[in-house]
Amino acid sequence: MKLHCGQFTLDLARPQVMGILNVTPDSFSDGGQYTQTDLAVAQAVKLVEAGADVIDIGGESTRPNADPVSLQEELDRVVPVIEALASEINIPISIDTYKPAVMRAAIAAGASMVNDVKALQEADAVAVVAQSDVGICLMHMQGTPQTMQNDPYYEDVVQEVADFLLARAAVCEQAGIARERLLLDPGFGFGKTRAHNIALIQQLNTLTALDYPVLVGLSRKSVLGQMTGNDVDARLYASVSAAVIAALKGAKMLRVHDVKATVEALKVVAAIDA
Ligand code: 9MG
Repeated sequence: MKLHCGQFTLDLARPQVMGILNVTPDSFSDGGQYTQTDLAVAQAVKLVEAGADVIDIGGESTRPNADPVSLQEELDRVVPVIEALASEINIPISIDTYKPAVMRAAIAAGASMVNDVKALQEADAVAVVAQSDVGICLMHMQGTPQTMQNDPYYEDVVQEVADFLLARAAVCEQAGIARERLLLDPGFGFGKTRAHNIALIQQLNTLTALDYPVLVGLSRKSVLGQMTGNDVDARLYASVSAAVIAALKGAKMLRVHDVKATVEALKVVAAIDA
């Protein structure tokens, strides 16, 4: 299986590691550390040296109850970093946004992938991606970051997430976005209780059997805090364990903060699970 992202083609025979670079003052885990362009670029280069296959840059936090950011503020945060980084590294840069205008500017600045927690449901988002050649990660979320943890409810979380993702993939393909450009993501923690998250991990095979590559983002998330009792800055071992379980269940991309530790753990998986 391959993923086409602009000038890059990723071979998904080995699970790929997407390193997270938040250029926000308020992200739940690393917010505020990388707000200056040069610091952000230096951190991205470190993630590449640690073995990242993709760098995901976000300028608006999507943690529960995060304050929305204006379009101009988001553009000002991400575009200079993408422009500077595009000539520094030779792996895909992903833009984490749901705003079509940010997608367009990020692609023009050198992004090869869009990571959209709203699965291209904003007006014009499908068209912006269809007019380009970038990869696109379609993520499931119930509600919005402001409301999503207010009593999320599903009859059958795995089936409803699968149905939603397949419907969004169909919309993309009808708009001319080739299947080889698509990744699906159940959206751990986005409008899900602990039980919903655990059901999705346990039954991840249902999603990985859908004939699209699946991206999993569990790194440092609160469900891992609930399982271990640890605060967000002490969830390394839990995050690596979750990445290994996801890889063994067929995930093709892991979105993580701790790139080096995850890459090493995945090498062990590859050596033993060959
Ligand atoms: C931006 N963001 C935060 N968590 C995420 C997750 O689990 N998946 C994707 N695709 N993006 C995420």
